Amino acid sequence: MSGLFITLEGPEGAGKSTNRDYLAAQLRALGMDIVLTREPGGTPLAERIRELLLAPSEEAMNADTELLLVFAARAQHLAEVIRPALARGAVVLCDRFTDATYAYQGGGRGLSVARIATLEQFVQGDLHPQLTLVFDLPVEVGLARASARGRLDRFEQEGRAFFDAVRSTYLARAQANPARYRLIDAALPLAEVQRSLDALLPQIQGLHRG
Ligand code: Z5A
Repeated sequence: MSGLFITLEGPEGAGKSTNRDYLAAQLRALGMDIVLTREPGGTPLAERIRELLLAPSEEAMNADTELLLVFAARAQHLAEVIRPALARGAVVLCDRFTDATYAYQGGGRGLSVARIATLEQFVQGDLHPQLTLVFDLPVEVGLARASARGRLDRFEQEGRAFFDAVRSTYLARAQANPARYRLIDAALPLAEVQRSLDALLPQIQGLHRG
């Protein structure tokens, strides 16, 4: 595959969507073919699975059901959007991917890493992001940003221990593989966060040229 697969990760309210759009604009200005997408979702069917995952419901969702829905949506997204875009040489900027599964279903829900890795291999084969930007910030800052938006989704209704586990899983994964991850201080004012993204542009161009 000749394209470049970049993912943006981090806890609630970290600014992934805001900065994904900013990064896309900067890369387009450099003449790059950019595909902006998100998980769960990214295709009509996968967006319907997203609705199931995010909607608060009276019937508690079993953690394995949640895990399988996440990977079902991912299989559709890979087949319909990500693999074709990479095959034509585009840069895919994806708001969350499998690191979120390790963080939320692994860290947050306590599902085994081995089970997640099995599904990852089944659904993705050897396809992994080449670059992952982890937007890190204290849990309370992210939750305050998210709750300022109004009604909380099913994940945002979780307690403090869940979000602490999500954050520490992201940090541990970034620390274990510094070649792929870039940690970004998302608690800084937006202009400063975006300056740190500007500093990554030459590296992204280099990765895309291969
Ligand atoms: N999930 C999962 O469990 N397993 C998986 O495998 C996957 C996902 C893929 C939906 O994700 C849920 O799916 C997610 C995990 C689960 N859990 N939840 N909830 P999502 O990415 O759509 O949902 P989210 O994390 O809640 O996104 P978000 O809250 O929209 O956050 P964001 O995209 O990181 O932030 P934002 O929308 O760009 O910014 C939030 C607000 O903060 C907004 O008003 C901005 O203007 C403001 N902002 C942004 N940056 C700054 C700075 N630097 N300073 C001040 N204010 C800022």
